[in-house]
Amino acid sequence: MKLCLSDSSVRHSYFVDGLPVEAAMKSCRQLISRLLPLRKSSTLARVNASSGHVEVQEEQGSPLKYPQVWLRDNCQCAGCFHSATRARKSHWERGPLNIGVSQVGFNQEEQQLEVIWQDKHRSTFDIAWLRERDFGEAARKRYLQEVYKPPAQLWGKSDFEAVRREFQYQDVLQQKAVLKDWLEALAVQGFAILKGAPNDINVAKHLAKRIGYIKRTTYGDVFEVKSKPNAGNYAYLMTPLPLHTDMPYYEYKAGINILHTLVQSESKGGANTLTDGFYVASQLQKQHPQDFEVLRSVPVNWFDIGHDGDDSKPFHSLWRAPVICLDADGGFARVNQNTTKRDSRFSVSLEQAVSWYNAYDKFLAIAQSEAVEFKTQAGDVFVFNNLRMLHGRTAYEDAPGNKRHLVGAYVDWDIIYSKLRTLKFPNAKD
Ligand code: OGA
Ligand code: NM2
Ligand code: ZN
Ligand code: ZN
Repeated sequence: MKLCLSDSSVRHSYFVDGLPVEAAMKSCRQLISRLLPLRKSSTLARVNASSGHVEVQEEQGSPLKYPQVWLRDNCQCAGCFHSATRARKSHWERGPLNIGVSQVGFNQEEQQLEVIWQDKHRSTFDIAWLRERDFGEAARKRYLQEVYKPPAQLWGKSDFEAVRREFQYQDVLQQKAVLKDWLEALAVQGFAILKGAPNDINVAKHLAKRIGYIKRTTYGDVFEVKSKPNAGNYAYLMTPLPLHTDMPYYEYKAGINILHTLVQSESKGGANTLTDGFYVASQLQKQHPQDFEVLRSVPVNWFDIGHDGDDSKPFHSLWRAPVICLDADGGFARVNQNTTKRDSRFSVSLEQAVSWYNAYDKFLAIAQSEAVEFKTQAGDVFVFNNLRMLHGRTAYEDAPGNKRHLVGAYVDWDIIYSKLRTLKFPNAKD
């Protein structure tokens, strides 16, 4: 019996007579159907005459529906599917589109949909597996929100206190449940603050490793944010940093930014500024739809030229992308903004350039009016979604005996979401 990412797999840890609850329920059902051989079928399978879709009607709820081609494509038999690697074996022999269903039935005892195909091939599908893959809107939505990605909760300045999450550094390192909550906060609220980290330059690295793998960039494994002589990056000065995302000049831009404060400035400044770029984009879309469209479509040249990192190799990074990038569903995927990293080369038409400046001006006005400010203390780790949040810093002054010092590291979202899913669904099989 396979367990999958259905509600039942979340309850996998409950056992009845030594059997996982789903398996125990299955043997109960088998027993009942043996004891009551005349009992009427409770689940029905049929091919819908008008749509051609295969429908499985359980005792309750609306029918589960599947295209015939999808069922054939996803046949789970050993000839079609290699279960150990969860892989379809097909080389696409042009079969699935051309072979229709000849007969369908529901096996009550096995709780399986049985399909006999026109070429006599046979497939069986467990009901739990089918429910998990129901094409109905509610099931698709549940999968996307619970398994794929928790939906982002966009926030403006007035929501800041309500969305602000804090965790203890040691708890994140030692407790899986806290690690999960922290990663979920990064996905949903877009940022979180860890408290109580030791005065150790490896904190950011440890956190990246706790998630999975650090993202190595042209700035090294980790980078030190402090005022440096011969600074090669604007962040390594004491100047204010305008609201920005790091690395818009990368196609594979860093997913999250982990900024550990080792020494905070005793001067008035050195505070963080933060605004939710997805919220800003959504406000722009509402208030100025045409400007939104411009920022969504006009590619900007982002650049980074210099040398840095452990080995001080020279780099010449370029990436052209709009300020607002959408995903295939039309949702917000990534915001690019960094005034210090925007190239003076702008490879678009004169007309596009002029309308872009007008739209950008509106975007930044909203970003600035929705920005919050707070000042981390030594031992705080400020972590945020670098695809979504705009962050900045107020100007500060180092003094003898007080040199502001942060250590930063990056991790990609592929690694973070994967870790989050393994924490939420430790027994996922397929
Ligand atoms: C950076 C940065 C924030 C800070 O280095 O890119 O945003 O507080 N630093 O210095
Ligand atoms: N640092 C901190 O995008 C940027 O260049 C912002 C990145 C230098 C790694 C700063
Ligand atoms: Zn098969
Ligand atoms: Zn930054």
